[in-house]
Amino acid sequence: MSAPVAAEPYEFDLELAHCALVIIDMQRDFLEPGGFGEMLGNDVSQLRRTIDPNRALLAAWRDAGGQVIHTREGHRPDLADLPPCKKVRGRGARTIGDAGPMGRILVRGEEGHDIIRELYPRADEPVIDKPGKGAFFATDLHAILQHRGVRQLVVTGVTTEVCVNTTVREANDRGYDCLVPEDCVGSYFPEFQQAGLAMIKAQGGIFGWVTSSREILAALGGGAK
Ligand code: C5J
Repeated sequence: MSAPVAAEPYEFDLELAHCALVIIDMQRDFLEPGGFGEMLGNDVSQLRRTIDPNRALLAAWRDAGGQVIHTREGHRPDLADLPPCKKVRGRGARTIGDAGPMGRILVRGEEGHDIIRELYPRADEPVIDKPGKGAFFATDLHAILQHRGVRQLVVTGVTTEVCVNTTVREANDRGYDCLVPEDCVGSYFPEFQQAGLAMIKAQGGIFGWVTSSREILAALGGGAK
């Protein structure tokens, strides 16, 4: 059974039984003051405003019995899965794998790589460790979704124009319908937030739909199944 969600460019028919909430990279190093993101000079408040809406959506989604998947961007401690170009890109004094404010930067198992406490995964919620920007590249996400009968994704997290957009595009090419609540995704750059969302819903929804968490909560409250 589907429940209508008011969205752009047009209504999204949410089928909860075939939809997964995919929360992208809500990691300490991107969101917390003192982390890698802030060390690079970014304004983390632009991302932190997504925490409360994500928390409310996650709680309602769990209560409704919906499937939840979390992702983390990061690399093996031996950096064998880190492309050399990603290591040197930006010409930073400290880059991926180096010592950062919360352990080695974007390395699995380090404090900064972990998901923020407010959105911490439950034991029954898969966590996808991804070496790239997209959540489908070099991961088992597609297989997990297929085994679970998922056809739709609600995609939230950070950052809107990088890992969220890349994942929505990858998902679109694999046949998933993606719905993105704008208050649950964030960018360090307000202009990229706007552009990232505009690109998803342009041309009749070329990559997917854009809505707000309020509209999804209303559909869940109305008994979406
Ligand atoms: C994500 C990034 N998660 N911006 N990473 O978007 O490098």
